[in-house]
Amino acid sequence: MGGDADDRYLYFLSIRDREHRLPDMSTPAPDSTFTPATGLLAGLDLLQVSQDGAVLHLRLNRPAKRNAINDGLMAQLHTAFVNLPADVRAVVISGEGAHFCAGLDLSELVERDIHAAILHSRGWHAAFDAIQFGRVPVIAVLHGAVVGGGLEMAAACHIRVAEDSAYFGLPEGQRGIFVGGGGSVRIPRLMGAARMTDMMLTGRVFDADQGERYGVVNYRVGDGAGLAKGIELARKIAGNAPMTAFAVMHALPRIAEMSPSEGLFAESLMAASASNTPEAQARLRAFLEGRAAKVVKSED
Ligand code: 1HE
Repeated sequence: MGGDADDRYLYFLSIRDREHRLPDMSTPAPDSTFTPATGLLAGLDLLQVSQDGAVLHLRLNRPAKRNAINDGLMAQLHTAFVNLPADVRAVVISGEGAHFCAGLDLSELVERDIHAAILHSRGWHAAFDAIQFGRVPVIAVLHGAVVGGGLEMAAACHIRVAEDSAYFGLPEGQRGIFVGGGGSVRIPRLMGAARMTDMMLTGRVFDADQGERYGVVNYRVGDGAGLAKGIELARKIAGNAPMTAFAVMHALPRIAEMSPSEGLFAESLMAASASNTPEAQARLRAFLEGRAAKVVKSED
């Protein structure tokens, strides 16, 4: 080939390449109304952060390593969750590429002595506590591998949406290690200690339907539909009174661990605090005056 033939061949390749890579413009991306974050959050290179109104979208952005969590990504997650913009009322977290998260970056693990390993695990606890006990509810949108530390991160979120492709594993057993990102505390509370024991001892992997049956997954959607669902849920959540979000995130899990007597007492204090906010008063009045939505059956 030479001359014109070369040009035609290159032109054909460039068209084919462009067609291959162009997104389908007939259906806009679910986050097409989101704009990139500014300031501190914009500087986090292992996360893609964008915002639309009161909803922030954090996308894990290490696809070449299947979003494996190295020290840098862990630090950036922590930074993001303790620096949420004041107008954010719900966060959606998802993963770039074919998988949500491959867990701990194993290449960094081999270098640590015992003391460094304890501090490393405590660092994960601090970051995932910033998710679970932060200021706003967090929805995890799960696809592909949700394994090891990826499952630990998902368990720290408040709601989990899983696409068909999602699967859940704890390969720590096979790697000769143990969970260190809060998994032994949070995962049994979702699926039960017996199922987690099975996963860790035998390497058993659950698919998305099993994840739903076993209490890990709140919403099941088809491939590619997770982000839209997560954003839809986040918009609903963002419309709640902030004090309700606080009570659900901070009081509910603690009360669930208390003795019934202490729990009931704590509940009364939380209930009285929530109902005495101006926002609650306004919402109650709106219902009584026929201006608020009634309770209707969910479609999910
Ligand atoms: C990684 C990691 C990782 C991928 N650390 N580099 N987690 C695991 O034991 C899961 C290990 N990963 C896998 O089983 C697979 O990678 C996946 C099923 C997640 C994805 O498979 P696939 O075929 O799409 O990707 P891949 O070819 O295996 O990986 C692509 C690259 O990502 C490759 O690097 P490359 O330089 O050769 O291209 C992999 O080495 C790299 N990669 N996963 C480091 N995890 C606080 S305690 C928490 C304890 C845990 O999380 S233990 C569970 C660890």
